[in-house]
Amino acid sequence: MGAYEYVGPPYIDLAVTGGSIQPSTGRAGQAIDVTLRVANIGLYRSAGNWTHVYLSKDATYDPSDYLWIPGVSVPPLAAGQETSGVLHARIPSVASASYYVIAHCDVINEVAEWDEQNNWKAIGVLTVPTSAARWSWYRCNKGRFLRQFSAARCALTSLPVGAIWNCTFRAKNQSYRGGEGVVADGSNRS
Ligand SMILES: [Ca+2]
Ligand SMILES: [Ca+2]
Repeated sequence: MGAYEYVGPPYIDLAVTGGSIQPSTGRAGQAIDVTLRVANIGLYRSAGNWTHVYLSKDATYDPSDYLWIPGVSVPPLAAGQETSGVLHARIPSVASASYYVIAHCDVINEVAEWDEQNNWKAIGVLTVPTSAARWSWYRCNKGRFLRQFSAARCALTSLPVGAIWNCTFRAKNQSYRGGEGVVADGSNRS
Protein backbone atom coordinates (compact mmCIF):
# COMPACT_ATOMS: atom_id res chain seq x y z
CA MET A 1 0.00 0.00 0.00
CA GLY A 2 1.30 3.41 -0.89
CA ALA A 3 1.43 6.01 1.81
CA TYR A 4 -1.15 8.18 0.06
CA GLU A 5 -3.57 5.57 -1.24
CA TYR A 6 -7.19 6.71 -0.97
CA VAL A 7 -9.14 4.49 1.43
CA GLY A 8 -12.48 6.35 1.66
CA PRO A 9 -15.76 5.45 -0.06
CA PRO A 10 -15.70 4.96 -3.84
CA TYR A 11 -15.00 8.38 -5.28
CA ILE A 12 -16.06 8.61 -8.90
CA ASP A 13 -16.79 11.92 -10.53
CA LEU A 14 -17.57 12.43 -14.19
CA ALA A 15 -17.43 15.92 -15.64
CA VAL A 16 -17.58 17.56 -19.04
CA THR A 17 -14.16 19.18 -19.13
CA GLY A 18 -14.35 21.06 -22.40
CA GLY A 19 -15.02 21.09 -26.08
CA SER A 20 -15.55 23.31 -29.07
CA ILE A 21 -17.66 23.73 -32.18
CA GLN A 22 -16.42 24.43 -35.68
CA PRO A 23 -17.65 26.45 -37.46
CA SER A 24 -19.54 28.46 -34.88
CA THR A 25 -22.02 30.02 -37.32
CA GLY A 26 -24.31 28.35 -39.80
CA ARG A 27 -27.79 27.74 -41.08
CA ALA A 28 -30.08 24.74 -40.71
CA GLY A 29 -28.63 21.67 -42.41
CA GLN A 30 -25.03 22.84 -42.30
CA ALA A 31 -22.46 20.36 -41.00
CA ILE A 32 -20.78 21.19 -37.71
CA ASP A 33 -17.97 19.42 -35.87
CA VAL A 34 -18.54 19.27 -32.14
CA THR A 35 -15.49 18.33 -30.10
CA LEU A 36 -16.31 17.00 -26.67
CA ARG A 37 -14.15 16.06 -23.68
CA VAL A 38 -15.40 14.07 -20.70
CA ALA A 39 -13.21 13.06 -17.77
CA ASN A 40 -13.39 10.98 -14.66
CA ILE A 41 -11.92 13.39 -12.12
CA GLY A 42 -12.49 10.91 -9.30
CA LEU A 43 -10.27 8.26 -7.79
CA TYR A 44 -12.08 5.10 -8.94
CA ARG A 45 -12.82 3.72 -12.35
CA SER A 46 -16.16 4.80 -13.84
CA ALA A 47 -18.52 2.70 -15.90
CA GLY A 48 -19.55 3.81 -19.38
CA ASN A 49 -22.27 6.41 -19.70
CA TRP A 50 -24.31 8.39 -22.19
CA THR A 51 -23.80 12.07 -22.92
CA HIS A 52 -26.20 14.45 -24.65
CA VAL A 53 -25.49 17.76 -26.37
CA TYR A 54 -28.11 20.51 -26.16
CA LEU A 55 -28.72 23.95 -27.60
CA SER A 56 -29.69 26.45 -24.92
CA LYS A 57 -30.63 30.10 -24.90
CA ASP A 58 -28.47 30.58 -21.83
CA ALA A 59 -25.35 29.00 -20.41
CA THR A 60 -27.24 26.86 -17.90
CA TYR A 61 -28.83 23.56 -18.79
CA ASP A 62 -32.52 23.13 -18.09
CA PRO A 63 -34.97 20.48 -19.34
CA SER A 64 -36.50 22.82 -21.92
CA ASP A 65 -33.23 23.03 -23.85
CA TYR A 66 -33.17 21.61 -27.36
CA LEU A 67 -31.71 18.11 -27.49
CA TRP A 68 -29.36 18.37 -30.44
CA ILE A 69 -27.04 15.33 -30.30
CA PRO A 70 -28.39 12.53 -28.12
CA GLY A 71 -26.69 9.41 -26.89
CA VAL A 72 -22.97 9.95 -27.25
CA SER A 73 -21.32 6.86 -25.78
CA VAL A 74 -18.60 7.61 -23.23
CA PRO A 75 -16.45 4.54 -22.42
CA PRO A 76 -15.40 3.43 -18.95
CA LEU A 77 -12.71 5.77 -17.64
CA ALA A 78 -9.88 5.09 -15.22
CA ALA A 79 -9.33 7.51 -12.36
CA GLY A 80 -8.13 10.78 -13.84
CA GLN A 81 -8.66 9.68 -17.43
CA GLU A 82 -10.18 11.96 -20.04
CA THR A 83 -11.74 10.93 -23.33
CA SER A 84 -12.47 13.14 -26.31
CA GLY A 85 -14.19 12.77 -29.61
CA VAL A 86 -15.46 14.75 -32.56
CA LEU A 87 -19.16 14.51 -33.35
CA HIS A 88 -20.34 15.28 -36.86
CA ALA A 89 -23.72 16.93 -36.63
CA ARG A 90 -25.97 19.19 -38.64
CA ILE A 91 -27.60 22.37 -37.48
CA PRO A 92 -31.28 21.66 -36.82
CA SER A 93 -34.19 23.88 -37.85
CA VAL A 94 -34.21 26.17 -34.87
CA ALA A 95 -35.08 29.85 -34.67
CA SER A 96 -32.35 32.28 -35.58
CA ALA A 97 -30.39 33.07 -32.43
CA SER A 98 -27.13 32.41 -30.66
CA TYR A 99 -27.23 29.18 -28.67
CA TYR A 100 -24.97 27.90 -25.99
CA VAL A 101 -23.88 24.37 -26.82
CA ILE A 102 -24.18 22.47 -23.56
CA ALA A 103 -22.90 18.95 -23.01
CA HIS A 104 -24.38 16.82 -20.23
CA CYS A 105 -22.61 13.61 -19.23
CA ASP A 106 -24.18 10.58 -17.55
CA VAL A 107 -27.65 11.72 -18.60
CA ILE A 108 -29.50 8.72 -17.20
CA ASN A 109 -27.35 8.56 -14.07
CA GLU A 110 -25.81 5.16 -14.61
CA VAL A 111 -22.80 6.23 -12.57
CA ALA A 112 -23.12 7.13 -8.90
CA GLU A 113 -20.84 10.12 -8.47
CA TRP A 114 -19.34 12.18 -5.74
CA ASP A 115 -20.73 15.28 -7.43
CA GLU A 116 -23.74 15.02 -9.74
CA GLN A 117 -24.01 18.77 -10.19
CA ASN A 118 -20.90 19.30 -12.34
CA ASN A 119 -22.08 17.15 -15.26
CA TRP A 120 -23.08 20.11 -17.48
CA LYS A 121 -20.82 22.50 -19.31
CA ALA A 122 -21.25 25.06 -22.07
CA ILE A 123 -18.60 24.15 -24.64
CA GLY A 124 -19.27 26.85 -27.22
CA VAL A 125 -21.77 29.19 -28.81
CA LEU A 126 -23.50 28.39 -32.09
CA THR A 127 -25.02 31.29 -33.99
CA VAL A 128 -27.85 30.66 -36.44
CA PRO A 129 -28.07 34.02 -38.22
CA THR A 130 -31.16 35.67 -39.48
CA SER A 131 -31.79 35.26 -43.15
CA ALA A 132 -31.11 38.41 -45.11
CA ALA A 133 -34.41 39.51 -46.61
CA ARG A 134 -33.85 39.60 -50.32
CA TRP A 135 -37.31 40.10 -51.64
CA SER A 136 -36.51 38.97 -55.09
CA TRP A 137 -39.98 39.10 -56.50
CA TYR A 138 -43.40 40.47 -55.92
CA ARG A 139 -46.47 39.78 -57.87
CA CYS A 140 -50.09 40.60 -58.08
CA ASN A 141 -52.65 39.01 -60.31
CA LYS A 142 -52.42 41.83 -62.77
CA GLY A 143 -55.62 42.23 -64.63
CA ARG A 144 -55.72 44.18 -67.80
CA PHE A 145 -55.82 47.44 -65.96
CA LEU A 146 -54.07 46.74 -62.72
CA ARG A 147 -50.69 48.24 -62.28
CA GLN A 148 -48.27 46.71 -59.80
CA PHE A 149 -46.14 49.09 -57.84
CA SER A 150 -42.76 48.26 -56.49
CA ALA A 151 -43.15 47.46 -52.85
CA ALA A 152 -41.39 50.61 -51.74
CA ARG A 153 -43.15 50.54 -48.40
CA CYS A 154 -42.02 47.00 -47.72
CA ALA A 155 -38.59 47.47 -46.21
CA LEU A 156 -37.08 44.78 -44.08
CA THR A 157 -33.42 44.15 -43.38
CA SER A 158 -33.73 40.64 -42.02
CA LEU A 159 -36.31 37.98 -41.29
CA PRO A 160 -35.75 34.95 -39.05
CA VAL A 161 -35.96 31.57 -40.72
CA GLY A 162 -39.57 30.49 -40.94
CA ALA A 163 -40.95 33.84 -39.79
CA ILE A 164 -43.86 35.51 -41.57
CA TRP A 165 -43.98 39.24 -42.05
CA ASN A 166 -46.91 41.26 -43.29
CA CYS A 167 -46.32 44.35 -45.31
CA THR A 168 -48.43 46.79 -47.26
CA PHE A 169 -48.45 46.07 -50.95
CA ARG A 170 -49.84 48.65 -53.35
CA ALA A 171 -51.60 48.06 -56.62
CA LYS A 172 -53.63 50.49 -58.64
CA ASN A 173 -56.53 49.99 -60.96
CA GLN A 174 -55.82 52.38 -63.78
CA SER A 175 -58.92 51.65 -65.75
CA TYR A 176 -62.33 53.19 -65.76
CA ARG A 177 -63.86 49.94 -64.62
CA GLY A 178 -63.95 48.61 -61.13
CA GLY A 179 -64.03 45.17 -59.69
CA GLU A 180 -60.65 43.61 -60.40
CA GLY A 181 -59.44 41.65 -57.40
CA VAL A 182 -55.84 41.73 -56.26
CA VAL A 183 -53.72 39.05 -54.72
CA ALA A 184 -50.17 39.95 -53.94
CA ASP A 185 -47.29 38.34 -52.20
CA GLY A 186 -43.53 38.32 -52.06
CA SER A 187 -41.00 35.64 -51.42
CA ASN A 188 -37.51 35.46 -50.08
CA ARG A 189 -35.89 32.89 -52.30
CA SER A 190 -32.47 32.94 -50.69
CA1 LIG B 1 -20.00 14.61 -11.80
CA1 LIG C 1 -24.25 10.32 -12.16
